[in-house]
Amino acid sequence: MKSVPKILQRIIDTMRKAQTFCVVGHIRPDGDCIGSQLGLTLALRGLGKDAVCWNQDVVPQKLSFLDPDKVVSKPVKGKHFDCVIATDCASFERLGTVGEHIQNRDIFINIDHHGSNTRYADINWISPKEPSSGELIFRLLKAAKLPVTPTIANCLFTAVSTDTGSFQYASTRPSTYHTAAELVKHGAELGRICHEVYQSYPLSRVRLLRHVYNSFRLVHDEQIAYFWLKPVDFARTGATTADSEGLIDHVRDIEPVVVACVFEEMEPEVTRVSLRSKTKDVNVSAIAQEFGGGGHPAAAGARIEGRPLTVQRRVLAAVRKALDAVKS
Ligand SMILES: [Mn+2]
Repeated sequence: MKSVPKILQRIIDTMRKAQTFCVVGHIRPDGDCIGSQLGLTLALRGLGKDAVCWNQDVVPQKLSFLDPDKVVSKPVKGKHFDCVIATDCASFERLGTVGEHIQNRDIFINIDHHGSNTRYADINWISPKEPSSGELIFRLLKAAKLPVTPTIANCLFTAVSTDTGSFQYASTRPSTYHTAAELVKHGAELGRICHEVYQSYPLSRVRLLRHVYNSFRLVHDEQIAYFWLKPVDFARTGATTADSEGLIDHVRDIEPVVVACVFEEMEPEVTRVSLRSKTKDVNVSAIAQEFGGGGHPAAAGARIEGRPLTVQRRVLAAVRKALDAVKS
């Protein structure tokens, strides 16, 4: 039998000793974050632990099928936890308001797959070669010999599927397919997950997508695609910020495009930038880190202060520089 890695064993020992848990995730949670958080929380409850699951932001509509009992909730003041576990969260700041309410704890565990993770906890299990945090949670549950119920399998399959772009990203590994196969064996409902996550977009998102197609720009020999999302675009389409997730894929998927950027005006002087790269020669995580953000080589982001057009100019210049470095 394969021996359990030391870091994993430390996490399992801590999990067994502690009684009260809080499982936390990042702001604007995605499928990997919610799936990992919920999967772990439900497994802890199955073990007889008192586990809550906190997020600053609500569960996106398309993921709400994973949480019919509303396990995910907003943080509450004044609680003590034996153990706090963060999943899929690259930095403490990305916990948002959750960070303020988990200070009263005995031990803090950080389970993540972002190479840019700042190792902010007491125990940090960071595995950047893993395409999703969901796969790490699955390994943890298996090593701890915890039952993977069909409900947990749904959560973790959603995590793996969404963070690999349905098993399309280059980060997908043989073990990813093995994990997915095992999760289906454990009862993950493939058809239902695909229907809920990929085939149930609200009309408001489609209106926002129409705005994207109407307004995106191509520059630098059509190698860079970008578009803006402004408060007025959300107001006009009735879309929420959660609806903007994945819109970038539609311009990334154009043939000559190598790097795609979305500029989202959060406040008049704060822009959220998302970046996608189609080549391993351009690491958008490195670009995002220049602006105080982070992520993965193929998908990253940052929140940048300054006048919107100044932010656009600086980011596009950094992307151009990275693309030119490939050519030379
Ligand atoms: Mn992730």
